[in-house]
Amino acid sequence: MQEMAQQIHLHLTSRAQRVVVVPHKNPDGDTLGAATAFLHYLRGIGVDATLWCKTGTSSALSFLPHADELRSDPAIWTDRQFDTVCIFDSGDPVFAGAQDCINSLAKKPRIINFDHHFTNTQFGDYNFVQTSAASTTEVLHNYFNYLGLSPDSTMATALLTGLMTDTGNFSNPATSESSLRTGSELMRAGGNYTAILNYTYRNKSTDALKLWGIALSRLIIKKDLDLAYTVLLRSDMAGLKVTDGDIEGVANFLNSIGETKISMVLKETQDGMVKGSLRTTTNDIDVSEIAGGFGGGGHKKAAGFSVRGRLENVADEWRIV
Ligand SMILES: [Mn+2]
Repeated sequence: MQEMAQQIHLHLTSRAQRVVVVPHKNPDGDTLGAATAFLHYLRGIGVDATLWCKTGTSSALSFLPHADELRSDPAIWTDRQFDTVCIFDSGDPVFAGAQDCINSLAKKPRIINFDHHFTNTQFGDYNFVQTSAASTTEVLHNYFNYLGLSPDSTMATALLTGLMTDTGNFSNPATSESSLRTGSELMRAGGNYTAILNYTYRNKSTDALKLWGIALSRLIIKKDLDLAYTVLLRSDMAGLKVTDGDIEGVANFLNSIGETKISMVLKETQDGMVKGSLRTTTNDIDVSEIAGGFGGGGHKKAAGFSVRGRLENVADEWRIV
């Protein structure tokens, strides 16, 4: 990978004129942490770079460096005619939300792909993909290491953010000897662990916790499936100011149940769908396979799907009808 790192660095320093840095749509801490750290690096080496995402980001991540520069207008692609597109934490450009914009460019750009998903399609002209890494920011940390670059405290905080959010603050099975070592190196470089924890984790609203309360009160254990699940109805959300991130929070929290290996939250959405969020902490279960059975996908430990329908309580058990 050292050679790939050098090729990417060479392309950026000698050939790239206008670079766009793309976190995937509905960015999480990992994709936005990676993208903002990379933007910081590009600015440092004097490269003209723009931060673009198909959607906005949650206010919980607005502390990340350069997050205020995030643009969502697709017209910027035709205006600026980027020659290099850097995509972070996305298995393919469609997931990133960038495919249409790439197609809108007059000249085919060079694509740089940084990721840690095992489903990555190696879609880039340069692919820096390490599926053993806990986060894309860990991948990026390795990239900088290969180049002999040490992150400053701004970059270290951005990189540490992705590592902490993708490992559940170093608690889920993605946590490894190498992710802890990377975390330690990033803290030594000035990464602000406490600030990240305050912004991304100790940030629950009263309404979010009320919603958790509803979800927890409906928990059902299915011993035969090794599954704990719960449901959230559209009516539960009425009068509560909650985000999709708050729901993901419930799914992650259910992962701490000791009685079962798989947890699931089923949530009715405003547009008549039921969204499922699946989690496991065990290595021998792949929840992306279960999600795939419903037309969804994701990671081995965290996956999701959407099906049309609504939730109904049938004989003390919630089903999708
Ligand atoms: Mn990630």
